[in-house]
Amino acid sequence: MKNNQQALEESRKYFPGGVNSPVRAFKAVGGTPPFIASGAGSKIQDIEGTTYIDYVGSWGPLIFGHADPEVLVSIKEAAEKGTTFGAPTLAETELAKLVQAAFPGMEKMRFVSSGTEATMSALRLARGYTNRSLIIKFDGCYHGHADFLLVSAGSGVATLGIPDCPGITPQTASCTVTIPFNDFDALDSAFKTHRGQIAGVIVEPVCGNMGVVSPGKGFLEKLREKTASEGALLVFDEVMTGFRACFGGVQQLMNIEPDLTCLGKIVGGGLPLAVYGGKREIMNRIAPDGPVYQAGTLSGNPLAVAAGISVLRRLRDNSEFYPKLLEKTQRLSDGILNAGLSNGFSLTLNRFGSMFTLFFNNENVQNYAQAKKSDTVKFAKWFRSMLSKGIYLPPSQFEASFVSGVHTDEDVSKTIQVAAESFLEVSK
Ligand code: HOZ
Repeated sequence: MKNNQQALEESRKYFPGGVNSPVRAFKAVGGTPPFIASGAGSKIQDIEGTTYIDYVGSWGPLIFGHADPEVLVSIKEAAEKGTTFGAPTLAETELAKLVQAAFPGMEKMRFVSSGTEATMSALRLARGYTNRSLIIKFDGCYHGHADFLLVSAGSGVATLGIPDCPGITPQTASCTVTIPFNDFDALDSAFKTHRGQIAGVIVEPVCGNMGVVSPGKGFLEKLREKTASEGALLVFDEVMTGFRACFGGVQQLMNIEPDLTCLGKIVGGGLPLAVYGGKREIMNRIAPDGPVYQAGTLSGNPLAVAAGISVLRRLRDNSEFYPKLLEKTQRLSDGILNAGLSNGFSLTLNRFGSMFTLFFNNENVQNYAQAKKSDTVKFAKWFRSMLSKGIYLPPSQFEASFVSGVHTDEDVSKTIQVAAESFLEVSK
């Protein structure tokens, strides 16, 4: 039997950093990442037999926890009928109806396999529709790893402190205009400088990829008004926020309708599925109805569609689900915050629905520059202490923790208690 360290040494021979997505390597926090053997409900178990309460939830999709029995049945039933056809199925339309019930602005949509594909395709469409080249994105927002979106990006790019990613040509990078989140003046001035050239503005309406950061009062309204008046499209990346606070997204809670929306994670029930969509007139420009090309062999994969239907149906039909989830998230995150404050730490807690980030920073965190002032060394020490006591958090200051419907009151109490012990340990 291998232990985690031996597993990492072997996997390093095959994968850069021993992993298949950079943040998994624990570079920013140190230590050896546990190799996961199995998960059930709110817990995961590594190959050494250690059990953790999991607040990563595969980076967001697992709102009903690991190996959810209903998802498993749906996947099995679908798999028995065939795992992929590369042809239309009735189930795709069923999932589309559920997505549209939650996001009515997605009058037409296209399923893809990852959030990266969704944002990349939505922005190609924005360019094709407006016949303009430039995209505005916000510092610290992360919209997947398409070349033109890896500029001033959050998530793993922020975690690893990579300022400019080699391999992205200057011409490509110059098609992206980056400005600080929550900065009204920077938005005005970007539109002024590039008048008539901005195809679209992409934004995580509540950011998750610099840690959780909410829009200031009026900021999303300003984005809506400015894009409309300048003939640019507004694209909401709700890959993280979709279905995390309600059966819908930030757009529903704040009553702002973007032109295009990107979803991923929960919408595929833990399998690889994402979607972009929006106004009919715009989506009609996608091939084969229009000339903007986008395709995928595994798009609308029957297993992922089945898992998505299983999850979205339950989220739609259980009116008690979100109030309970949000109350639990508040209890947990407030408990962790208070444990830290009472041990003398400078902390700021940002929360949206069932996502939260505890910044080791006593400033109000409203943008990436403020998020970056966090004490990442202390965060890493606290993270390692939590892990050693059985609490699995995202291994980065610039990510969100996710609470699921299956985290128990006992999980919450234990996590708060362990958080207090870990703060004490770090403060020594
Ligand atoms: N995009 C995910 C949430 N920030 C992180 C997943 C990953 O990079 O592996």
